[in-house]
Amino acid sequence: MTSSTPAQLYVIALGSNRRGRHGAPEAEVRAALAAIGGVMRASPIIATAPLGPSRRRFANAAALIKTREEPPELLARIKVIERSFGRRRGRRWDSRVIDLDIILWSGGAWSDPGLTIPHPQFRRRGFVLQPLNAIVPDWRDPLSGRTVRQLAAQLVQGE
Ligand code: A4P
Ligand code: MG
Repeated sequence: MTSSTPAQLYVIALGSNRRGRHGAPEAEVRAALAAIGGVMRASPIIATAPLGPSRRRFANAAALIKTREEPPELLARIKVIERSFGRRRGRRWDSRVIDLDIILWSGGAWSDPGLTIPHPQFRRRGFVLQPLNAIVPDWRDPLSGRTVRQLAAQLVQGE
């Protein structure tokens, strides 16, 4: 019974660098926030330079969401949302209408062949840490023991 499953908190990172049916990347991010639902806090949407081969700028944001879904259920649902937004399967790093990554979970760490939480790269990415810092600065990364605020400061200092 889902009613016996306790509420879980997740931090999701959103990124877009391609127009879709909702409009420009920023509009795609806003529409994705509405599609995910359960949003308790959302960061400002920021424009970021692309990491990797894509030349298009990204709109990035992060959201704190509350849901009864376990990690694999939430992952399956965000993949459905990505597909419904018209994200094309194909090359990794390709420009995309929407990319939704699970960064942190109130349950701590999760690892199975299709899902790793915390997201393995988030500590090195300003386009993830800056929005995270706006919504959950005191959340502690279960692996490094550092808070989001510390990780963000560390990245800016180039440590
Ligand atoms: N997967 C495993 N763990 C997770 C998790 N915590 N959250 C698996 C979400 N998915 C997770 O992801 C590939 C597979 O990873 C999923 O099927 C899932 O089973 P994907 O989203 O289908 O593929 P992808 O987006 O090409 O890979 P990934 O790793 O999400 O790409 P990146 O590394 O996130 O790079 N520059 C800027 N400025 N801003 C950006 O947002 N994004 C990327 C995408 C590159 N450069 C960017 C940005
Ligand atoms: Mg992704």
